[in-house]
Amino acid sequence: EGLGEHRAKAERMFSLMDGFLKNDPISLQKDILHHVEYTVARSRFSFDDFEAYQALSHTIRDRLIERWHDTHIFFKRTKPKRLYFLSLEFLMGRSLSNSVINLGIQDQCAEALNQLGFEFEVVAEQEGDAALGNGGLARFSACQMDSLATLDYPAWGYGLRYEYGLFRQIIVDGFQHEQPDYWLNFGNPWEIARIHVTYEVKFYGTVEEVEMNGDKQKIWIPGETVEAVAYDNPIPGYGTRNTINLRLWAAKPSSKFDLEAYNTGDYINSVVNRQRAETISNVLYPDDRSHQGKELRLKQQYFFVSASLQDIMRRFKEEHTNFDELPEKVALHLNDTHPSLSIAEVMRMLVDEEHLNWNKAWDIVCKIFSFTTHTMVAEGLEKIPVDLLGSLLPRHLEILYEINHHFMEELKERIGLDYSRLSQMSIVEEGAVKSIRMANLSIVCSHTVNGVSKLHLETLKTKTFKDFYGLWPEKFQCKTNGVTQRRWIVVSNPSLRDLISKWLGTEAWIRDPDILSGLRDHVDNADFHLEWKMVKRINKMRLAEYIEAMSGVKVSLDAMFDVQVKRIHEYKRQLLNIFGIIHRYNCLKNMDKDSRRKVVPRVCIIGGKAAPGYEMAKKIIKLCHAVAEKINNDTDIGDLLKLVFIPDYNVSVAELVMPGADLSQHLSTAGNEASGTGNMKFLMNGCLLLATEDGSTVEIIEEIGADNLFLFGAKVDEVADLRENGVSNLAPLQNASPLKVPLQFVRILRMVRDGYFGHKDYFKTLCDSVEAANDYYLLGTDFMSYLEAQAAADKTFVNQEKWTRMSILSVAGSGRFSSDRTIQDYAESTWKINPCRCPL
Ligand code: T68
Repeated sequence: EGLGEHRAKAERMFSLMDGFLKNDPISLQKDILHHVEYTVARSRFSFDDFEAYQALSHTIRDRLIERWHDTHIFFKRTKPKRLYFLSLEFLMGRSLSNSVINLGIQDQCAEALNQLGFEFEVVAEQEGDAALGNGGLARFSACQMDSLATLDYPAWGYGLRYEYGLFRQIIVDGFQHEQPDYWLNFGNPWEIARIHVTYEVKFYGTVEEVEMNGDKQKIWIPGETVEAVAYDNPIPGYGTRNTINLRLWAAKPSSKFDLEAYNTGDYINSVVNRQRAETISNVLYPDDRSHQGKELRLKQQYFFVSASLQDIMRRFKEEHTNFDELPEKVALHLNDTHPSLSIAEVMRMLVDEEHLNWNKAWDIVCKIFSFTTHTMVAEGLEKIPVDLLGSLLPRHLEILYEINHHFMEELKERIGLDYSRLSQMSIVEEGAVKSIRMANLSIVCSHTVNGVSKLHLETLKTKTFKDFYGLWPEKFQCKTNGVTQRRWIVVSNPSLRDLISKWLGTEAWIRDPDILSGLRDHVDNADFHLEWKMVKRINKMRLAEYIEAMSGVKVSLDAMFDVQVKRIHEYKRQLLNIFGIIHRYNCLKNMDKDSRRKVVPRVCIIGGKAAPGYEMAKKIIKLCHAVAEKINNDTDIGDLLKLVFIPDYNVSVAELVMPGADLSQHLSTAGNEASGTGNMKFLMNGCLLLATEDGSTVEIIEEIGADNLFLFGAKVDEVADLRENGVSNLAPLQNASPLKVPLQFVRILRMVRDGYFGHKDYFKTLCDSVEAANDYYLLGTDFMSYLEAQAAADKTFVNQEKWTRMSILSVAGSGRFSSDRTIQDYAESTWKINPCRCPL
C-alpha cells in the first residue's frame, strides 16, 4: 500500500518536474549566478574562472540529477533486465564538456558564460581529470558507460571511489617521479554522496558449522567490519533523457559502535584504528599488467564486490521474490578478473544467506555472469595466493574449493584422467605458492568469455585458454573494443565535428557512427580537402602551444606531428620509436644541404606513464629525454627534427594530442596488444597510423584498407619462430648478422651503450634488456621494416593530396570502432538486455 502511494506521488512529481530547469541562456545564467553566490559562496559580482567552473558544474549537475531521477523512476516502473558492469577502474577524465554536449546545451552554456565575461573553453579547462584507472581497460570502461547511456540500456556501473587516482607524473632531469593525485581536494561536483546508502563489508574471522533445520550449514563469523558508502556519478546519454548511474564505493569505519574497544579506555587508539578502514579505498594500484598478491589489493576487490552485490541483491529483492528470476533480471559483467570474487560472493549469498541448495545456486550463478579479459599473454593473468585469501575471506576460499571440486569432477567425466590437462585447467594452482587462478574461475562460471579483438580471441582460443575452448567453444566470443565518438570527436575536436556535420549534412553520426562512411563520397573534393587541412592546422596550433608551454620547445606547424602516447611498456616498444629517431638524427647529420632540403621536418611526441616499480619503463622515459636534449639543442638540425616528451599523459591531454597528430605509432610486438584503443581515437581524428598488425589494428586494416595506413613488422604467427631462430645473433653484437639484426640497429644500440646520450651506467641494463634477452620484443628484427614504414610516411606526407585522402578515409572508416557498436553487440549477444528509453 505504502509503496503504491509513494509511487503515485512520485509520478505526480515527475510530471510537474519535467522541464523544471530551463536551458535557455538566461535561465542558465541565473542558475550559474545562484551557484556562485550560494554553493561556491563567492560574490556574484566577482568570481574567477575556477569559480565559474564550479558554478557552471553545479548548474549542469542539477540538470543531470533531474534526468537521472527520471531515468531511475522509469527503470523502477518498467523493471527491465539490468546490466551491472563491475570494474575496479574507470578513467572518466573531465565531465563538464561531455555533459553539456550530451545534454545538448553546449551553445546555450557558452552564451550564458559569455555574457558574464567568461569563455567556455577556458572555464572547462579548470576541471581536473577523474583518473580512477590505469590505461586502456579503464578508459574503455568509461567509453562503455557513455554508450550504455546513449543507447538507453538499463545499466549500472560499479567501481571504487579512490581518494587518490592514478599518480601524477612529473619529470625532473628527465626522470619520472610520482606524486599523489589529490583529485578530490577541490571538490567534485559530479558526484552525489549517498550517505544513507551504506553496506557493511566483512573480513577475516572463521567458518563454523551450525545445525539449521536439521541440516548442517556453514556460516562465516567475520572478524572485521568496514562500511561502504555510495557515491553516485550520473552518466548522461546523448540525444536521450536517459542518465544512468556509476556508483563508486568509499570505505568508512563502521558506524556500529564497538563498545568493548571503547570501554578498554584507549579511546584515542581505537579511533585511530577504526580510521584505518578508510585506507581500503585510498589509492589505486598503478600497475597495469602485474598482479602482486597484496592484501590491500585483495581487500579492495572484495570490498567493492561485497558492497556492489548487496546493493544489486537488495534492488532485485525489492522487485522480485524468487531467485529463479535472477538470470532474467540481472546480468553481471566482470571487467577482467578484478571483480571475479563476485562469483564466490554470489554463491555465498545464495547458499549461506538465502539457503538455496548448492546445485540450484550454481545453476543461477552460471547464467548471470559474463567475462571480458583484456590480457593477451598468459603471464598477465591474475592469481591470488590461497594463504592470503584464506585469512581474509575464509568462507570464500571454501566455496572456491568446492566450485573447483565440482568442476574437476565434471572435467574428469568429459576428458578422462588426463592429469596434465586437469591440473592446467584447475582453478587452484598447486606449486610453490598455491593460488587461485582468477581467469580459470571466471571462465568456468561465466556463460560468455569475451576477447577484445578478433586477434585476441584467436589467441585465447588457440593458446591462452585452448583447453577451455575445446570444452566450451560456444562460450568464446569476440567483442572488438570501441571508443565513444562523443568524447573523441565531439568534445575533443569541435572543428572536425563541424566539418563532418557540414559535409554529411547531418549530426546524426554522433548517435549513429556508421553514417561517417558517407565522408567517402567527398574524398576527392578539393574544397573538402582544403577545409580538412585547415581543421588539422588549427588543432596542430593548439597542440604546438601546449608543447611550448610544457617543454619550452617551439615546433613548426609545417612539420609532421608524429605521436606515440600510451602507457610505457617494453612490449609497446617506445624504444623502437626512440631508436628510429636516433637513426633519423644520424641520417640528418650525414646529409648535405641539398638532401636536407628534401627532408620532411618531424616533431616526434612521446607521452605516457611508467608503473612506479617498472624499472625498464622508467629508463625508456629517461632515454627519451636524453635523446631529446641532444637533438633539440643541435642548432645544425633546427626544425628538421624535434623530440618532445609530454609529461603526465592523461585523458584530457589525450583530447588535445589526438586531434593535433598527423601520424600516430602503435608498435607492439605482434601478439601482445589485446586490442588497443588509442589507435581508434587517432583514426577518428584523421590521423594516419603507423602500426604492427596487432590487436584491433588488424580490423582497422579490414575497414580502411592496408593502403591507408603504414604497416610494418613481424606478423603474429611469425613471432615465435623469429624469437627462436631469428635473433640469437644479436649477442654477441660483434657478430651480429646484418640480415637478421641490421647494422644500423647495432650501431644505435652501441651509441646508447657507449654514453653518446650520457648516463652510460644507467642505460646499461636497458641495452642489456634488448641484447641479453635475445631481443625478446624483436626490436632488431623489426627495425628495417619499421624504417621503411617511416620512409613511406615521409614520402606520402609530401603528397598532401594523397595524405588528406588517407586521412578522410580513416575517419570514414572509424564508425565500426565506436563503443556504440561494441555495446550493442554485448547487449544483444551477451547480456540479453533491451533498451529502456525514459520518455521525454
Ligand atoms: C588493456 N589492458 C590492453 N589493463 O592492454 C589493451 N591490467 O590492449 C586493450 O585495448 C585495453 O585493455 C582495453 O581492452 C589494460 O589496460 C590494465 O590497465 C590493468 C590494470 C590492472 C591490472 C591489470
